Amino acid sequence: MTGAFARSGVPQVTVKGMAMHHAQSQLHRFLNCLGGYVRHVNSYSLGTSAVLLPYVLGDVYWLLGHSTSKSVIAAHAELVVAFGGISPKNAAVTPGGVSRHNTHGWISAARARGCRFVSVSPLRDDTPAEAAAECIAPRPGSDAALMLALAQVLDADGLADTDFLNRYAVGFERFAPYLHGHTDGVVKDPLWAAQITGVPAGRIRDLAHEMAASRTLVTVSWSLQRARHGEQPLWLGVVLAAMLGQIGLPGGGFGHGYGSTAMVGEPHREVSAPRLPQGSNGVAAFIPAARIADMLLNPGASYSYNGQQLTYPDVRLVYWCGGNPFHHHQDLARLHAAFARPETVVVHDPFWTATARHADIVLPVTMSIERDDFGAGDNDRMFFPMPALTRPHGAARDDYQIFGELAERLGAGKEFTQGRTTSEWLRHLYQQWRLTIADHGHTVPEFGEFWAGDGITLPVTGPEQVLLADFRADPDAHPLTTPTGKIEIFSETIDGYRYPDCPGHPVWLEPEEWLGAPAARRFPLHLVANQPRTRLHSQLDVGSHSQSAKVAGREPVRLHPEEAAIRGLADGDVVRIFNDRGACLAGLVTDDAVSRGVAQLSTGAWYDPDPGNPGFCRHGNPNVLTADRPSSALSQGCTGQLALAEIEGHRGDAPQLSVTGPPATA
Ligand SMILES: Nc1nc2c(c(=O)[nH]1)N[C@H]1C(S)=C(S)[C@@H](COP(=O)(O)OP(=O)(O)OC[C@H]3O[C@@H](n4cnc5c(=O)[nH]c(N)nc54)[C@H](O)[C@@H]3O)O[C@H]1N2
Ligand SMILES: Nc1nc2c(c(=O)[nH]1)N[C@H]1C(S)=C(S)[C@@H](COP(=O)(O)OP(=O)(O)OC[C@H]3O[C@@H](n4cnc5c(=O)[nH]c(N)nc54)[C@H](O)[C@@H]3O)O[C@H]1N2
Ligand SMILES: [Mo]
Repeated sequence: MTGAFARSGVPQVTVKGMAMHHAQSQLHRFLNCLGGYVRHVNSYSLGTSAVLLPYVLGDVYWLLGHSTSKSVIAAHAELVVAFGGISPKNAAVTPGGVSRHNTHGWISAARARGCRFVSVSPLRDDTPAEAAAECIAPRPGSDAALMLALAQVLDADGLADTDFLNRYAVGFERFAPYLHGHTDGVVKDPLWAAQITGVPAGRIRDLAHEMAASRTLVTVSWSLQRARHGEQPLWLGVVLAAMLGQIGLPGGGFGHGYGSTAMVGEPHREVSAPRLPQGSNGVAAFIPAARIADMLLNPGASYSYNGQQLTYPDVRLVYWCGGNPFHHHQDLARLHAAFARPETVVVHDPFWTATARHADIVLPVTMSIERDDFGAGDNDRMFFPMPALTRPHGAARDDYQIFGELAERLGAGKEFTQGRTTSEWLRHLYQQWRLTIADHGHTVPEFGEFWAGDGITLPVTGPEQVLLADFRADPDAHPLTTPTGKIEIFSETIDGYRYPDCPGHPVWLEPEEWLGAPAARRFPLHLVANQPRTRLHSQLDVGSHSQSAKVAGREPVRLHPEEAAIRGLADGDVVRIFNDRGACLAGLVTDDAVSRGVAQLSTGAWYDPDPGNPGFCRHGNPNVLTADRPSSALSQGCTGQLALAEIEGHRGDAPQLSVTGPPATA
């Protein structure tokens, strides 16, 4: 099949946020008016969760939107065990914006009441200081082994809530024999897990007992599923919470991403904010988001996804609007080869990103401060006008204007614009929404008054939200949306797919790259490529805030002081980080908040390849090092979070960057 492929997402969590100028919605609406396009499903953010959780607990976005409120955790939890931490830098962000920053507030309130925090992470500063968290640092990628040992202790020591498991879950009897070594001869006890994770066996045993003795929230960050076999720690988080029997109780149970974005733990809105309709897509073909390079390189090839056998379409034209794949995709040298295949690549961006530099046609677009819109963050209670603060720079135009004129030339202008200007759309969308919200019994001001004001507070269903409280109260009246209506510790459906990298119940599967793998002899550092502190992904990396964190003009890489010392490296050095896929330069920062054996290089430095070698980035984009390998055949999710690498001092003069200035024009 031939078609156009469209990708976008700012950021890729949901399509809410800005109502009118959301780039993804604009592009989809445009292509739908022309008959459709090969679309992507899921996201880099939550590609593994989105596929796994419907089998185990429910739809991921429903679960995030109905997570137990932070205020309820603050008031009731006695122990919070956070796999991947509760990162304050990430929780300051939500697609569409955050009106009230409350991460520090709920954590301080919980702590003041005596709640303990355990942060399971290779980085000590993944949890705010006021949590006074105990830090447990398993080898990256080994959390599933730690969680299995916690489960094994709960079961062996008679601490599992069997009444809860019988009433609300299925499949524990298929999982328990694996814990106790009856299926493979390996008992998943703390001694076993200690060898894999590096966490002392005694601490694992005691933690299991503490979890059973307390009102305990088990929360798993999104980062853990952005890795090879990322299904396993996520599924085990649900299994641990089920074994503790606290799902549906205030302050206990399961959470996913309390430190990943601000939306998690905010009460659910009764009515969502208005947004531009995208229309409907006449093309059925799709790919999981992170399979872009595979698709471009292997048209016609067959692959597995979520129980289906699919074929990659033959895409000749790529249209990118609101994303930067030469920042976000793994193995950028491979992506570089993949982008040579389509006949035409069109990119809209306000900046000369690496992606724009890979395009045949670049259309400069406005930024949100240059146009009128209204907005609301996901699950955020404020809905507010966003009048333009300044006029468009140079020849930049709104995505809407560009698509409107292209649609006109392609004979679909009326369909795309419906004859409305931006301000007419804003008024129209608001007025329609005002009727919807009136149906729910709420009155909001007329458009004129709204536009002149500071925003309105949206009604929520219940501020003191407890995830799955109704299911707990009456599992027959409020079954889950899983195949059995219960929590699935063993999934018959997943088991039936016979995927070696995602069997019917959660297991420990060694990733190809981790500190216990043979490859670690050559590449003895586990690279953690997490989200950046000083920007959103790659956005505004040339701006002063992001630049203020650079070291010797490169992206900072953090390393434990002893790891630096054994390599003869010092703070401020330009270093070369490398593995078999590629290499990048970075500026060294030593910090004992980083575990031994770990190097942290956040995503988002604008990719600045050596002209002769796409696998060498002079600036510090970690995606020249990460593998373009899916989480599993089940979910085909992104695994960019983790990779093995080694670091050495850069010899000679550090090369000049070219990406910070505009390219030479033809
Ligand atoms: N190694 C590794 N890689 C990762 C991750 C990881 O953990 N590790 N995380 C992944 C995750 S979770 C995500 S969400 C992705 C993020 O990847 P992306 O979403 O691709 O990253 P952004 O830098 O936000 O790209 C947005 C682009 O849109 C442009 N833009 C801004 N406003 C507008 C507009 O109005 N119109 C148009 N047309 N363009 C606009 C910006 O200038 C920017 O270039 O990265 C993924 N990549
Ligand atoms: N400031 C800022 N905030 C953001 C973003 C941003 O770009 N900048 N992006 C937003 C987006 S789109 C998303 S999807 C979310 C992502 O939210 P997350 O995926 O939760 O964020 P990350 O920063 O990638 O990872 C969080 C932490 O997980 C830890 N971790 C990594 N691997 C392992 C492991 O194997 N085991 C354990 N126990 N811990 C591990 C790392 O130390 C890392 O700092 O963040 C959002 N928030
Ligand atoms: Mo994301």
